[in-house]
Formats: sequence, structure tokens, C-alpha cells
Amino acid sequence: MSEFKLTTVEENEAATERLLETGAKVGADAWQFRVKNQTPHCKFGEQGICCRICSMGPCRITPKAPRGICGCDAHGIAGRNFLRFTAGGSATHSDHGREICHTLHTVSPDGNYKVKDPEKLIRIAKEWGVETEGKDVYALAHEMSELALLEYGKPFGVQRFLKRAPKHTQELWAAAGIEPRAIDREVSTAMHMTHMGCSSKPEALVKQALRCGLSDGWGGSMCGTEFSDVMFGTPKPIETEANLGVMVEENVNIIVHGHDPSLSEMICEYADDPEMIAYAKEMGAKGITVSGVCCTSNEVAMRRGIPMAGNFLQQENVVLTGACEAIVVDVQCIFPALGPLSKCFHTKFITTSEIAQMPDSDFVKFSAETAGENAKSIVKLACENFKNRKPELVHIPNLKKKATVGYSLEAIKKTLDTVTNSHVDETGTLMPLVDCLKSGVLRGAVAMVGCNNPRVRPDTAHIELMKKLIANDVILVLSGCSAQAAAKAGLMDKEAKNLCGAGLKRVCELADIPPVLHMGSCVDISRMMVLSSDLANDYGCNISQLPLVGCAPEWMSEKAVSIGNYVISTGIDTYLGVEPQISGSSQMEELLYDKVSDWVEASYTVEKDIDKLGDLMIERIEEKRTALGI
Ligand code: BF8
Ligand code: SF4
Repeated sequence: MSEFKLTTVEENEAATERLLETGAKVGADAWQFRVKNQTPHCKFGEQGICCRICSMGPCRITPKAPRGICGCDAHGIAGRNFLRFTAGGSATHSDHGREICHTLHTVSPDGNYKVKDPEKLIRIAKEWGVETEGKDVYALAHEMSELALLEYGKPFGVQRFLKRAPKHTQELWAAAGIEPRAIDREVSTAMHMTHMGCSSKPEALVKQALRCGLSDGWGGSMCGTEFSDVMFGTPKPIETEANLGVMVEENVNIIVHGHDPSLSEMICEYADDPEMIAYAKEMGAKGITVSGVCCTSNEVAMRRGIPMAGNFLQQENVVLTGACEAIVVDVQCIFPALGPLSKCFHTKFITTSEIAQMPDSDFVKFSAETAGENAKSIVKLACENFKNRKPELVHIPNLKKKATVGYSLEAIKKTLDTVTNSHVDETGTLMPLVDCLKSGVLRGAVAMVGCNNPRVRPDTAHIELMKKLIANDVILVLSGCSAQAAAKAGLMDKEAKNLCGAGLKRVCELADIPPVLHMGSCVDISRMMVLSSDLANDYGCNISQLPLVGCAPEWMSEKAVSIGNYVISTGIDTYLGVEPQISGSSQMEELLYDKVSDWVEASYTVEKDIDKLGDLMIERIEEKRTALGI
């Protein structure tokens, strides 16, 4: 037991250095070099005070030029930029959700996609007031798919899933005028409001940013999560491994990267097909290994136990191993750099979505209707590419850790019910967690999410914060690249309980869980919203009163801002290690870091000193405990 040791960031960095040496031999570029070329960054952009939404500009705000040509000031410009940033993220998550809803429309008992969790489908149908009695499950799936797709464009009303939130939260949203209407409408309204000559009032822009975020978290992302579970199965705890060492030198290595599980599920299916394995052997390999990068990896890890090769800033590393036959991507967070990089090796860079088309890639158009054929042809292509490997370039770092993943809300409830057996009903409750919080066995919970960003030494903020929090009896729920950072380090190994305070350690032992729980991909932060709602209801308090905070210590994407906005809108204070691009406007800072809590009872805190960021979260958790009288 005492043998348990985390993989350090230094060990990961040494592995990367070694891979970059291979890269140097073949003239490969890498993000580490491009960061240097891009530093220092444009100050106007960093502060959010460059406006280029009309061709009278671009206008940049300086002490000498306090207004753009149209007269917009720094607050209006930073506010508009922030709202557009949010709209980009919300559109992206929600469109992913829409794809899932479309895929749901193709399900059939003998088709590419099936209903793997009919109970969940029926549960959501009942929630939406749809008659389920005596209905064929596939007919119901098609009906639900159409209803879900209407959530994107319905002319009247607000998102159906809002009803999952506690009454108090719903009332706050109504009072602030931020209940999201049709998902697409909130993105369109954001674009409209930020057109030249529309809104330049920070309050109005921030409110729409919250509403647009909510249309993601409680709309598009929630559809993505829920209907992915219906088709691919609701995650349950499952063992897997993480870090580059999951790639297998003698096998055909296929990396799946991106976000939409429709593609990766099919690739995994065919990579397991005896016919394909025989084909790989014919090509000189011993078998086929599929592993993942970014959120696609989270999706297939938590449903199939597919190993996780790495997170966002490790995507180039998988190619640099020289042992990657194909990196197959769908949408989002894919470096265009993978095209030229793959050309330095034998790797096939396979793009599959019209949404994410890139130079120097092989495009295999993937669609739900032809998914089986598409996946088979991609797996075949990868197998055939095995013989093109250059053995002298092959080096897979010998780093990997065990991880238990797959803690959907359903799985958490089931697992926690084992801690005490006094509150079990058929769906489970969060009462054991409430009891642990009340008694102080657990001090609180942190939802840690988000990306890597070269502005932060990759993974350090995630890992250091996690270590600090678990040592202080704070349990973590994780998603996205934060989850992968944890898994690579070993924090999702159940043995990591030895790094916890006495209370959390006891919970880990009793429930047989790791101290940091993998809740999935970034769209699955919607799971965390339902978790916090149920927890508040079970506790008998408001979400904002719970000893619970959100944290994105290394965030980088527009999606992360959309997420942040719906997390604070749900009443959860959110702590950031990277500053949003609004520092050029004192009014925007005041709104996001303070005043917004008048509407939603939560706000953002930014602190680049990671140790301090951890202290601030613990302080906030303790403040909330005191206010609750526990
Ligand atoms: O949606 S955490 S780098 S992979 S944006 Fe991207 Fe960030 Fe990773 Fe998933 Ni989320
Ligand atoms: Fe400049 Fe105003 Fe045009 Fe923006 S909208 S580019 S501030 S003139």
C-alpha cells in the first residue's frame, strides 16, 4: 500500500522532452515552440478591449483613445467580446448535443445505434410528460429525439430541463430574466446583441452571457449527456488506465480524439471485431489498441474502459511516439497542427466531420446512417498503415496509471448508498453524502473541470489543487481534461485514498471509490448541475448554500466560459486559474467577480497563484459550512 506513488509532472515533462527529441529528428513543430513565437501576447486582446465587429475598426482602447469610432467604451467592448466568447462555447456544446439527438433518431434494434439504457429513456420521457405506457422503446426514442431537437428552436417557452433545478434556483432565473429559451435562440440573441450598434451596457451583456451559458448547461449539453447515455449506456464504475504508456508498441494504435461519442463508439466496436483483429495480424501487428485524447477519450473510457492516452496538451505527443497508425478526430479541441505533424511520421490524420475539416488530413465523412462502414474503413486504414512505421522513430513513454472512472450521477448515488444503507430507494439518493457533509467527515466538494493552457505549467494546477483538496477532506468530481490530468497522475487509482485526510479516506474505503470521481466529458458537467440540484434538495437548502465550489484552473476554450457562466448561474462559486479577457473593463470585472451574485448567488474568483486559489476555495467551503451551522 505504502508503495503507491503519483506520477509527477516532472516525469511527464521528461517524457515529453524525450518525444520532442524524436520530433526534432523529423523536423516536427510543437506547441511548446509556437508558444514562444506568440509571446508576449497582444495586450489589447488579453484585456478584451480590441473591437473588430465592424470595418470602421478594428478599434483599440487606450488612455488616449478611450472610445472606438462608434463611441463604444472599454466596458461595452469587453462585454461584447465576453458574450461572443460565451456564444461560441454554447453553440459548440449545444451543436454536439444536437448531433446526439439526430443520432438518437437513427436508432433501431438492428441498426448501427441502439437503445442501451431504455430505463433512462423512459425516465426522461416521463419527466417531459411523454406517454410511455405500451410504447415500443424505439418509437419512444424517435419521439424523444424530435422533442429534444425542438428544444433548439422552439418558438415559445423555456428549456424543459430547467425543472430539474430546485424551485429557488428556477425563481432566481426567472427574476433575473435569464431562463434560457430555445437553445439556438440564445446564441442568435448573443450575436444580435453584439452586432455593431446594439448592446454596449455591461449588465445586459453579462445577463445574456449567463442565459446563453444556461442554454448550454441546462439545454444542449444536458441533451448531449442524457441521450448519449440512452444510446451508449449510462456510465458505471469501470477500470481503465491513463497516460501515453497505454499505447502498445506491437499493436496497431488508433487514437480517438474530439468529443462526439457517435464516432468513437463505432471505432471501438470495430477495433474489437475478430475480422479486424485478424486483419491487423495479417499486417504484422499483434492486435489493435484504441486509446483516446480529450473528451472523446472520457466518453469511451467511462463506458468501455478504453484507456486514456492523454489530455489536451498531450495530443501532439501521441503522434510523436511514432507508434500512432491513425489519429481519428471528430470535433473540437483538435490542433490543426496534427496535419503537418502527422506528415513527419507515418500517422494518418483522419478527420470525419464537416464541422472540423483541416488541411493535411484524410477526410472520411462520418454519418450516423453509414457509421458502421465508416468505422470499418477507418480501422482498416489504420491496420494497413502499420507496415509504414519507421521503427527507429518509435518510442512510447513507459508511463501509465490505473484509474476507476464512470461516476455518472446514477453511479454516484448507487455507490454512496453503500456507505450507509438507511436511505436507499430504487433510484438511490444523495443522503449519505449529505450525512458526511453534515458530520464534517467530508468538509465539502469541488467540481474541477476544464482544459490545459500553456499559460499554466500543464496539469500542475489540476494536480496540486486536487492533492491539497483531498488532504483537506474535500471530495472532487471531475470532467474533461482535468479528469485526465488526475487519471494520468494516479489520483483515480483507489490507492490515492492514502493521500486524503482521515474523513475522505474513510469514505473512500467504505464506498470503495477513488477520492476524485470521473464524471465524464465537458458536456457531462450537466451531470454536475443535476448532482448539485439533487444534493440541495436532499440537504434542504439552496445550491448556493452548499459547501460546494467549481474550479477551472487551466481553462482555455470558449466552451469553458460558457460552462463557467452556467455553473455560476446555478449558484456555484467558480474559481479560475486563468483570467478571462475582460481586465480592460473595471465594470466587467466588478460584475463577474461580485455583482453577478445579486442575480444568481454566485460569482467568479480569479487567482493565478494556484496555492492561494486552493486556500480561497477551502475558505469559501468553510464559510458556507459556518453559514449552514455545520
Ligand atoms: O470539452 S476540457 S481542452 S477537451 S474544452 Fe477541450 Fe478543454 Fe479538454 Fe473537452 Ni473541455
Ligand atoms: Fe470600432 Fe465601434 Fe466598429 Fe467596434 S463597433 S470596431 S468599437 S467602430
